[in-house]
Amino acid sequence: MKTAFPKNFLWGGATAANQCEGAYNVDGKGLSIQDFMPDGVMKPPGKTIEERNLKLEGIDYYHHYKEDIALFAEMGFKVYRFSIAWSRIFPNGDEEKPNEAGLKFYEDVIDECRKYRIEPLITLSHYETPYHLAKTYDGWRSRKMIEFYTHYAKTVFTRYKGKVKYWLTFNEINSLWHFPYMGAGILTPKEKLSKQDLYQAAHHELVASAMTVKLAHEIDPENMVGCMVLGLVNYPRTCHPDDIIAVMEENRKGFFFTDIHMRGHYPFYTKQMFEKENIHIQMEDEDMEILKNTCDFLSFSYYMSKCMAKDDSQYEKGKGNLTTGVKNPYLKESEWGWQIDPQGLRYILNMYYERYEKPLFIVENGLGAMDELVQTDQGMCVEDDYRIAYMNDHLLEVKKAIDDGVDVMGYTAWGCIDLISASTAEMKKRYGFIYVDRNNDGSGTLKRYRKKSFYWYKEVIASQGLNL
Ligand code: BGP
Repeated sequence: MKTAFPKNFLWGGATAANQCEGAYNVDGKGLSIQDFMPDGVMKPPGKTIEERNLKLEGIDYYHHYKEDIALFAEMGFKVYRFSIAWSRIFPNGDEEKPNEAGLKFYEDVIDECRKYRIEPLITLSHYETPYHLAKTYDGWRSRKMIEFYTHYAKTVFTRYKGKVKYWLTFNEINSLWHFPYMGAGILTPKEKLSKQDLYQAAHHELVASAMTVKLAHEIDPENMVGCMVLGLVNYPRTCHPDDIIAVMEENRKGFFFTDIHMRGHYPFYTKQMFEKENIHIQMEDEDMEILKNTCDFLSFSYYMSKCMAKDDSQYEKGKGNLTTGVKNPYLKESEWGWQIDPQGLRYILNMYYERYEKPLFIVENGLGAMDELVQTDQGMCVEDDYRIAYMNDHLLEVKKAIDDGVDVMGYTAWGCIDLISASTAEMKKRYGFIYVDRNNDGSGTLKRYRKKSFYWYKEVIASQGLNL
């Protein structure tokens, strides 16, 4: 018999400041590295702000947030994940005093959520390092970043105390391996960065994250802080033991972050790896103690799975937003080549839970597609049955994982309102339940329209998943 999702399951959606807010230079906001990335996160930032950077205006959420949150409430959201643009609070990143207008803006957003009993889930850093910190300190290569980041975290924890309970420290922290400028605000060209540099930057982020967990608990014991990783399922391309070992090694690149976040110490396999690669991380005496402040929950994004093979030259490569692997012949893919694998979601939920036995939160999942707004009997609408099918299949697997015994806190659909794509910086790759009239060339009225999936998701939430 079909059973419902748990009563306290947090249904909702997710956005990131740099992909929707716009108003990049309004009310004292400083510049962030995103303001220099007109081509998306796959390309390193340029030196000037370019007008064709769609993110500078986004979907103008900065001025539409009330209307947008009202639409989220209409769908029945219990939680709304968004990020704070660090450079709205500290325009340069290294100031002592925060920018009141920035603090006020997010306070208004939080109050608006609370008006509808929507729990805010806030990402402190979603690929939005203040540009000044990237330029002056080369981002997280510098230990100084720990001080700036924790000062920022303390400022917002104190200001929003009692109003916000759920926090995430770094979006997809494991993306640092692939795009150091985006993940860690490092402006040194990737070719010039060594593994040593990357592990050092990762160490700084991990220490900052653990200090943030401690601060959050000290400021308000009700606070719950999660880490956030790009959740990737790696299958062996064949049953050849070499391919199994390739999976083991690839998995460890991701586990490195979750192990430290959730277990509070460097995992055993780093010792041998550091020796082999001649990596010597500079640490302060207290770092090991600080890392013991483990996260309250683990959150992750999930879009696709991939295959690993020791000799991958003989197979076709898949495309990914942050990583690429070998194509899985059993799976279909999105228009952007992301391989769709709902069962992988059940698998990864079980995998993380088996490893850490701490609550899990799926904070991103969804289908990027080219939607078309058409006239229907009910007015202008997008008939996005493909998105409904994608999410329906994934949510069914979430339910199976819950039935397996996994503790899943909630699910926030990525880009619950159309926004600028991170990887392509385009508007045409849409994820939303809500269509925004904005086009790749920057034209459009910015008017919002409910898609077919809007009504579907509303029903999913109302029925606690019984209609899936
Ligand atoms: C994740 C990012 C998001 C989001 C999503 C979809 O990696 O955390 O910011 O954009 O991917 O990616 P894209 O927008 O490139 O389709």
